[in-house]
This record gives sequence, C-alpha cells and structure tokens, in this order.
Amino acid sequence: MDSPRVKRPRIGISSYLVSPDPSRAAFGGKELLALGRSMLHYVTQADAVPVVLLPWKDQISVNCELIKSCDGLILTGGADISPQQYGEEPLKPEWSGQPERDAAELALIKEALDLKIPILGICRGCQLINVAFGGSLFQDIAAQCPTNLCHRNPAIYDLNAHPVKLAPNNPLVEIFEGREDLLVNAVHHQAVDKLGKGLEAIARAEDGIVEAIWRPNPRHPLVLGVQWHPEWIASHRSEIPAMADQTRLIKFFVQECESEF
Ligand SMILES: [Mn+2]
Repeated sequence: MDSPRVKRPRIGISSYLVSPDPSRAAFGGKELLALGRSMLHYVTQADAVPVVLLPWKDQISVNCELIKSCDGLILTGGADISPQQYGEEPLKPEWSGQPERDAAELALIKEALDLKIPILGICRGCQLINVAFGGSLFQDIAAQCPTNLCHRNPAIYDLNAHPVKLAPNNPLVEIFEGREDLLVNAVHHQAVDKLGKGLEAIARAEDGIVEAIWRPNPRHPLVLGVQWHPEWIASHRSEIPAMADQTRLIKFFVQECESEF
C-alpha cells in the first residue's frame, strides 16, 4: 500500500548577495546569491523544505510569490544593514551595508506579517527585524559601546563564543527548558540599539548587548530574532560541547510554522 503523502512545511530562506572579485575572470563583476549549506541542513533537520528567496530589489514580486507558498520565513546572516534603513548615515564608508538586500528582505518581512506566518531572524536577520519594527542599530559595537567582551574575532570566526542571559517568560526559555544562561557563538559587530516598537529583548550578553528579541504580543505568529548563528552551532557543536543543542530552536520554529492559530 502506498504511504500517504504528507506535505512537509516549507520555509522561505533569504539568501546572501555576493559580488565576486572583479579582478578575476570567473564571475568577475557578476552578482550571485549564496546560501550556506549548514543553513539548508539546519532546516532539513527539522523535517522542513527550504525555499531559497532572492536578495535583489527587482525580484520582490518573485519573492512575494515564493513566500505565499511558505509556512515560515527565515532571515539569514550576512553583510551589514545599511544605516539609512534606520535614518542614519554610515559612520564609515565600509559600514554602508547592502541597501539592495535590505530592501528585498524588508519587503519579505512585510509580506510574512501580512500572511501571518512566523519569522525567525538570525544575526543580521535579528537586526533587520528590529529595524523593520522601527528600531535602530549600533553601526559598530567597538566604536559606539566599547566593551571587554569579544562579539567578533575574525581569526576564529564562529568558534568565538560568549554567554548570554535569558529573560524569563519567552520562547527561548521554553526551547532551552528553563535555562537562564546559554553559551552562543558571536560573529557580529553591529547590534540592536533602540528596540523596535512592540519588541522585547530576551537575551543579553554580560555587557548589556542585546542577543535576542521577540514580539510578545501577539505571541503568534512567532517573530523571533537571535544574534547568534544556531545553524553553525548545530553543525559544529562537537567543537564547543558547552553550547546547547540549537536544533531545538529550529524544531520549535517549524512547529510554530505548522500550527494553526
Ligand atoms: Mn554577541
């Protein structure tokens, strides 16, 4: 007897906008989209189907069609968000970010909110949720809020880690079963400054930097952002065993995507 065909949840995932080295012949000057294999693996670990979304402004209508077929949206990490998105000029030219990708993803956030499907932001994605709700960012942690805590170390990249303290009564406490602290990877130099309207900081590093946000009201559909990269922790957990199992986060998110509220 044929097994019944069960439709797996589809999760739209924003992709990176990459400009290869123009001095080389291969792809020189041609823009590409990219998406980490660990991100795809992370989503399939929760038995969901990844749908790759596009990082270009002139593809917003395509993205809107794609996201209509999805049960949830993940905003991935990547380049800086342009300070223009929160009404500031870049303090340094190299902090100008990628307005092109910002525009594509801000349109996706709006569409996902209209469709009432859950949103998960990772690193840059967490910051973009904050900006979409009217909040602002620190353009550079070292320049604007000097701290002894290392939030980015290029030499060891995603093996750089620091603890975060979780606030009570939020999905992270549920996901990580009542833990008050989590050790997470840290690969960011921007951070949430002023919180977006209706958003709440639910994890902070010991220097006060915001490490996770969510929208408590309405609680569903879920809007959650984490400053760390759970997909890398899930893939390389053996390298820092003290880190919690972050597949719990994606399984929780996909469950939210499957639920009717
Ligand atoms: Mn951090």
